[in-house]
Amino acid sequence: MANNIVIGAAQLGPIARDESRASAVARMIALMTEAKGHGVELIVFPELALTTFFPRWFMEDQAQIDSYFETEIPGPETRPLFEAAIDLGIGFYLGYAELVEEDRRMRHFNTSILVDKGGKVVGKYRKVHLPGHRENETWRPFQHLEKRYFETGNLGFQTFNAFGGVMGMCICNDRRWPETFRVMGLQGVELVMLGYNTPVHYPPAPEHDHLQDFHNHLVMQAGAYQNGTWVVGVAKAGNEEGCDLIGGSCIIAPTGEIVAECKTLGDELIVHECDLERCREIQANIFDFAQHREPENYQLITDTKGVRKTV
Ligand code: CDV
Repeated sequence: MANNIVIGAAQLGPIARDESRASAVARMIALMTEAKGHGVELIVFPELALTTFFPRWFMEDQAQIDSYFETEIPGPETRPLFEAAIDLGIGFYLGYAELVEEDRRMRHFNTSILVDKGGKVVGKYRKVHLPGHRENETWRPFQHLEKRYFETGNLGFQTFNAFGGVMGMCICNDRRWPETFRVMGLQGVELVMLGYNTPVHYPPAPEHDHLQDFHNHLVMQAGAYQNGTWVVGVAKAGNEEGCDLIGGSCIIAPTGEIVAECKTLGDELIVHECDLERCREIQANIFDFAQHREPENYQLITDTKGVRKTV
């Protein structure tokens, strides 16, 4: 029996350094309103969707760094997004920088939340795989200081019963790691949502710049197929403060096929009606984990962080 949910992937074009959260939220509400016209029930926004991608700049002033973070969600500037979602009856995935007091200290995470149609936060994820570096590397045309500004997420890869299915989240660089999808796959995930900010230029290996779009789809399609799950990947795209970000936001079926894809590098909505029951095509067949996995042969995966040569 079908279990359909209409999903929207809401790509955002660049957000300028001096663009207000109110402006970013207004752009998201416009996409949400458009989505309502297509019967969308759940809309996915990018990573760090409320501000420009600030890790591209080296900053030492903690107050300046913290100005890119949210201390409450919803807060005064993000409440209109929640109100619009409630009015329209649409749930959403939102990426943002989270500043929270936890364990009696202030902690910084690259976070996403899943919000239901009633405006209630029903799931939270904190980015585990933080790319980039900690110090100012002046040889780079732009920095990627996620390791400086964020802590490694401490919530693991949980799944959430919501929207009539098993929902999972990750963020940007996480999509490149098969472990991300497999940990959620082992919880029977049916839909993985993720936002990303991916520069076209990768300073440590510029010879791969022409492969950025290919790698983006390669890893998400593999994650979908190898775990029999729908995947929705959503970019912040275009030329943001002189840095080109890839687009290619898409919705991927459990077979690994892309069923909808953005064609621009700006604010753009794509929609697909996803039947969560289609996960069974893969999960009960070629990747029936209970029948075919051989975990005793995978021990190295959790035993080591780096390569451990055996010969
Ligand atoms: N925001 C990201 O995590 N970006 C990385 C880049 C730096 C490689 C990504 O994996 O797309």
